[in-house]
Amino acid sequence: MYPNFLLKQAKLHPSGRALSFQQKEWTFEQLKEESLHFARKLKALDLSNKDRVAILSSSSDRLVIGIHALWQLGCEIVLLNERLTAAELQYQYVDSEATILLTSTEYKKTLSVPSIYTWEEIDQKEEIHFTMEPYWDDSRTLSIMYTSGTTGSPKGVRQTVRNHATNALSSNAQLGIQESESWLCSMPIYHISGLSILIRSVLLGLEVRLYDKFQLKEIVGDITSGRVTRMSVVSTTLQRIVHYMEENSLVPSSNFRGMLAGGGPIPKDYLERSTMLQLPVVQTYGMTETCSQTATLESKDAIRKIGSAGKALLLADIRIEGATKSGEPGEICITGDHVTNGYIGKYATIPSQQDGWLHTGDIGYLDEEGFLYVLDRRSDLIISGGENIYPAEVESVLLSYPGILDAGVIGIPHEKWGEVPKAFLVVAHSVELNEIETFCKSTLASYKIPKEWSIVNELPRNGAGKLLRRELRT
Ligand code: S0N
Ligand code: AMP
Ligand code: MG
Ligand code: MG
Ligand code: MG
Repeated sequence: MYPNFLLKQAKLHPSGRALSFQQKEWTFEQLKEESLHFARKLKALDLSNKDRVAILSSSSDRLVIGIHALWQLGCEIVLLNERLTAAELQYQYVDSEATILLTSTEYKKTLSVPSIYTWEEIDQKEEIHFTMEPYWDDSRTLSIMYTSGTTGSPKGVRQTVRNHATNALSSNAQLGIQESESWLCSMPIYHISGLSILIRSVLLGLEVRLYDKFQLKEIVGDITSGRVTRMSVVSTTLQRIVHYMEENSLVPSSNFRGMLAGGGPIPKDYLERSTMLQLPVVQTYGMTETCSQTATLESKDAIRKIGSAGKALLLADIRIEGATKSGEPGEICITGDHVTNGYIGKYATIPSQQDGWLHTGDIGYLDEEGFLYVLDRRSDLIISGGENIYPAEVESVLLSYPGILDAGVIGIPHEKWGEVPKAFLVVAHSVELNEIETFCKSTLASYKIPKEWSIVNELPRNGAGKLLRRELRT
């Protein structure tokens, strides 16, 4: 068992700053009180322990309080990605078997799911008393996030109390976070990059300085004034910050302790430019299935081991499948109590680990000192501005379009997003590309829609008919 995260922190640091959003601030005591208040209103929906509640929301104080309220009620939250189309959201909502969907007025208009409520509608409910659980079971699922794999259809990943706690403690052991710190969160909370900041806050006592959008000027202001001490970034947002600081000859405050950069490879150029700016950046390798970080590079090794994602954290370990010596590449496998125990819905019976190890599908190697280098990503995964695109999913949508006989999708380098998808098509007759784009828009989130197209006579396939995407890259 673990102590109820929020209640514990409200006891440890009642007057410590827990959250700030726009002009408002909350201490841990206030966050606890507001969360309990909202939980009593949610109780009017007859929610019970272990009910799943889906949430589709941009980052706001309402969202943070809503999440804590649902955890106080014993519910499992299913976090939905705002960038998805109605069709993609519908799939995840149905697969998750959620009892209700909580959202904002704007989204309520566009979604047709049965039990959908806005934050404001919950505010109107009468409060119903409930008894708080002072302890949480280790294996209790707190959150569920969807991620895809080779199969193409998204899998709901369970993230338990133990997974989250282990990750936050491991992170702390490596980063040495102090309770007086403030972590800027402009990452979406529907990704583990964002949610893990809320978890670190209630476990380590630090403040979350929350943004609903990536507001470059304000964010850089927080870094240069010393208003925040930490921030999480993907390569696209790091690049925007570095560029802005260079253009305006800005330097970070000496209070600023570090950027946690992950979600995909970070170009060495950005790391070198950050060093020039005296902006401390630590690279990390993390994923939804591991509640964020598994390996992180310490600042002191940032230049010596440039390009590495660092060593496995205290409570985590990494091995390379099939490697007989250091430097040999193979599949990255992870063990530790931060690794998910499994999935929900359609994939509920598929094991997430083999003999205690998560097989990531990512390819990498460990050097002689145990530093991880990620060389290639699972299932030809394309990462655009920190959002994942599975080629198989885009290809299957393209193949359902009349006149497209074959389709192959790969990632191509892109200045703004790091990578964007490009499609190669074999067509029966001439097709209108803008009509294909319109067709894609109805089913695929806009970041998944190919940004370049090429009509070819045939696609490279092996004897068994498997598409050789790597050959499309040349
Ligand atoms: C990069 C972001 C901020 C861009 O969003 P921005 O600039 O606010 O755009 P919008 O105004 O919303 O939209 C404008 C147009 O741009 C398109 N668009 C938006 N984002 C993308 C994108 N990523 N790719 C391509 N196009 C994009 C919009 O569609 C719109 O165009 P139209 O009008 O045509 O529709 C934003 O994308 C962002 O926040 N990205 C980061 C997401 C993220 O958090 N990814 C990480 C996921 N991975 C993990 O969570 C695991 C790793 C991890 O835990 C971690 C990762 C990093 C750091 C730390 C950790 C950790 O371990 O703790
Ligand atoms: P997600 O599904 O959003 O959890 O994405 C996790 C995936 O992002 C990993 O399986 C990797 O393929 C990729 N990734 C995360 N961190 C890094 C990194 N430091 N370098 C390269 N790829 C990474
Ligand atoms: Mg994912
Ligand atoms: Mg504090
Ligand atoms: Mg935005």
